[in-house]
Amino acid sequence: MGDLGWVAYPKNGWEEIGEVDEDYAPIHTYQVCRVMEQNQNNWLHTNWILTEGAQRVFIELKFTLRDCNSLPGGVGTCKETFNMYYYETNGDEEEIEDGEMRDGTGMTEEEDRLMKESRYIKIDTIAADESFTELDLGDRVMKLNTEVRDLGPLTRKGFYLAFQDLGACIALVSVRVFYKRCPFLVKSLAEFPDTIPGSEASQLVEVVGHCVNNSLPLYEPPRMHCSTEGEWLVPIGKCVCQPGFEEINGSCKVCKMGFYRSLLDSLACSKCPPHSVARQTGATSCSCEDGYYKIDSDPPNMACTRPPSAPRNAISNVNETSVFLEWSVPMETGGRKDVRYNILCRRVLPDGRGLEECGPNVRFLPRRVALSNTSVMVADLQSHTNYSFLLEAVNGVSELAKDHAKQYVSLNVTTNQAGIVVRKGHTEKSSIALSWAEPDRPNGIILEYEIKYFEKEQDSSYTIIKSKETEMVVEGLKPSSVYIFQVRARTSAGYGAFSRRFEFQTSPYCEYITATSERTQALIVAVAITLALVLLAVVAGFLLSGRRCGYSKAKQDPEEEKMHFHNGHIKFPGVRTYIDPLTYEDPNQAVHEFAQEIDVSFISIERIIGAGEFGEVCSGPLRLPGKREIQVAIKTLKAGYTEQQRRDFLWEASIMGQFNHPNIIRLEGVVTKSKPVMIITEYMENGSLDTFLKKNDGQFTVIQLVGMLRGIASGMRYLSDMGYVHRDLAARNILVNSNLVCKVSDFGLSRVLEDDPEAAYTTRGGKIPIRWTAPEAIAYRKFTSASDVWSYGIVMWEVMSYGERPYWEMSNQDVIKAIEESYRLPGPMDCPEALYHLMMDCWQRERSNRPKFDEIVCLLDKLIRNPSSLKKLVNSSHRWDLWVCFFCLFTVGEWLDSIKMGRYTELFMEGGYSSLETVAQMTSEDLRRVGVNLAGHQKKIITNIQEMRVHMNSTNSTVNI
Ligand code: ACK
Repeated sequence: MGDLGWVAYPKNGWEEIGEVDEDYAPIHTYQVCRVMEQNQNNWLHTNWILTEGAQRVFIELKFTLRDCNSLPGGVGTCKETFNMYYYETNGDEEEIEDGEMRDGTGMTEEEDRLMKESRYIKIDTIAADESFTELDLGDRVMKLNTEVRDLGPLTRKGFYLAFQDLGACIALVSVRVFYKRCPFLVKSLAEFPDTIPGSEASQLVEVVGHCVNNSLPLYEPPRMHCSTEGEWLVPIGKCVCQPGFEEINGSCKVCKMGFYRSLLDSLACSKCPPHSVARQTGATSCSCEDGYYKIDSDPPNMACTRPPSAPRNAISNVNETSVFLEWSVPMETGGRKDVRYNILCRRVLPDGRGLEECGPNVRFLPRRVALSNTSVMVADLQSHTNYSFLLEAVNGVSELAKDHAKQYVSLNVTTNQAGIVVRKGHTEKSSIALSWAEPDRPNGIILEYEIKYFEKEQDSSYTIIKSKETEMVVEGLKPSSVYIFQVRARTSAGYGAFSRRFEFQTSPYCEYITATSERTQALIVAVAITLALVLLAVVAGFLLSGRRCGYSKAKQDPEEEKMHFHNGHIKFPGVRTYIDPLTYEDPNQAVHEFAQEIDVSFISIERIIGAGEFGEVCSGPLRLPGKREIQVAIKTLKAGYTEQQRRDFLWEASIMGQFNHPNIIRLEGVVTKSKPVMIITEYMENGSLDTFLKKNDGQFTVIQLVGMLRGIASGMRYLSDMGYVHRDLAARNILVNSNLVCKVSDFGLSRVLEDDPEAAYTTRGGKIPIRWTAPEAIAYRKFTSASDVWSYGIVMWEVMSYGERPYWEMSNQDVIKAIEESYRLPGPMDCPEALYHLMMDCWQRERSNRPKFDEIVCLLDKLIRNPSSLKKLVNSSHRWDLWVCFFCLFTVGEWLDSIKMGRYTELFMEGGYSSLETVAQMTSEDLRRVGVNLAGHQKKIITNIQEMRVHMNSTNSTVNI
């Protein structure tokens, strides 16, 4: 029928209206309007549509549809929808089959149609957003609807569409069938062909680019990913001009004479550096002038250099049998920064008979050769002996400059009487055993020794004890303290000089168990606790503290605890201290110190899982050679970043790479040698905790929830032991894997807070996630492990309320005020009382009263071992009185429901009591007037109203009711 060749069945169903537009081009419209007749089943089949290889196609329909209500009578049979179908084939079957099959099989035309229609698959039922009426017709208003559906994955060469009408009044004005493709693109000297996307909604098709002339792939072939939306995403790798060429206007041009380009990742040809030349075009390196040298590790843009001159201003300082040598850097460093010094030590033989090498007994601190500092300590020389020292300066090219005479400076010194060297023996909490050797060549027989000692930095008071032996045990010392010891000898001629100072430390009070061997150590703890109890009985008043559950409210300052830790009072012997990447001058060095560089060819990006601040977050397999394949998350840094953004991005890896704990997200490595820069971490199947809990509201047992909280607390205990303060602990920053293991993630310093959508600016500047942050951290930036504990309390609340937003829709300002006025979040629904108590302790105003993370872990373990302790739930009336008056978020109906008086809601509304504020003013008389007649109910409501008033009065100043 008509030019389109579409087929309608039955013949009196869909009809084609052929018209022409103002340019006489044909316009086809199909319409059907058999609304008054029963049992309509009108089909309209398109002709065969080629897919051209597309696996997902889009169908855009434009149509008008008559409003059934506007039809006079017969509305009962009228429909306002129609159906769209498709049928995939590899050839145009209509042409082959039409008529022939039927003839052969004896099928009627109707049976043939039915058979064909049964092969069609339904795409959707199409309804109109707007239907038209008689009035619209009169007004000549065209209510055109546009609907788009997509279809895929398609696997055959083509398909048919069909439109089924079951009794509607439709005019099909336009059917547009299209697919999306990623267009031909030249990016970073690589060409990417026109590409058809994959069939799945979030699928990416990886395409390898082709490098333009005189260019090469940098590290790996360039790749891009074609999305189903027809957009090129996640560029990986690129092409660069080969050495000796440079990129000018998108092509590669040869380097001129005197210029060179050696590295693929430098952009342009560069002038040869000082003392070097390039005598041809297309040079990939420059050669050194005579007398100048280069070593393999020198970067190509570095000048050619020569050996240094001798060190200057050498001086010596003799102390007994040690000599401290010091000098200044040479006048001429040869143009290099790698100047090092070697010491040649020779002893002058008695009577000037010559010199001999000092031998292995002499110690050089830090070492004898390749010294980078301009000083050295030479110890264990012989007493009363002459020595000659030669100090030599060398640099990276000294070895190459064979004909360059060595440049020395020499120093002659004479040693004195040897002093006493004190050694430390067995050490306990309150004692240290000391020993020393008799001094050589004393001026007479030694009668006794005097030992002087004092606590380090307290030298205003010291103790002296005497000994006839060359050893003794010094007792009565403080645990975990550093002491200074000096020893001198007395002969009949009197006292000699005190030895130099020796620093020794006593043992700590108590050793904590390590996180990694907790179970085996539990036994030791049990024994330790028993011992502690025995000791307690014997030494009354002497308190031994160990690792135990429960926590006392009066505690030392958390800062102090940290200081102890840093000063070597190590609580967890196996745990290192976190190193702030800021302490590295070069942030790249920090990244490579803590993170492994991964070759991008070991990673495949399969899908995008989210959007991070710096670029997409993707996932895919990581196949490291010799290791089993694992699934990883890949955070990418989007193109066009600044150096600062790159540094900020990799900052997180420098931090994460320092941690190794089952409840801290594990860093697999970084990709920095190719673009995009990536951070690779273990993959956490269930994503972030807040979304995960919202999705699974009410699905877990209390033990499962406590298990998650225990994991988070254990991760935080590890971080605080490392001396790391997280500052942004919140459920959104916890990731969950398929085994429900929770891991702390999102590291960084201020950057973390800059990225967090929850972070708000405070009056002192800087962004802080107010709802999760302790008051002292908001007020004066006192971020400590104790403020992390506050945030942990909020995370507990988020977990127990399945991802509810803390303080709901209250403004940040109101949250700050409420906390200031001692209000705290109410216990979540069905929350065990023990957990709510723990939360409330985490929210103690005085930070030293908050529990420590190890105490939290310990308490949660105890609760998990005794599930009956979780049976008692937070009292609901206790929850509600805080809830209503503090947060004032509820309607009168919700409040009545909460006190089980919901049946009176309508009466309250009819009586004009529609806000909690008006309810708060009600008297018993008012209650009777609205229709609360039962005395028991009146009493219950009045009691609750009175409580409400108390809270309203105390919150009136802060909370808008
Ligand atoms: O809630 P989600 O699914 O979990 O969405 C965010 C998104 O990426 C942006 O950060 C998810 N995400 C981040 N790191 C990982 C990871 N290691 N494993 C799985 N998903 C991750 C996060």
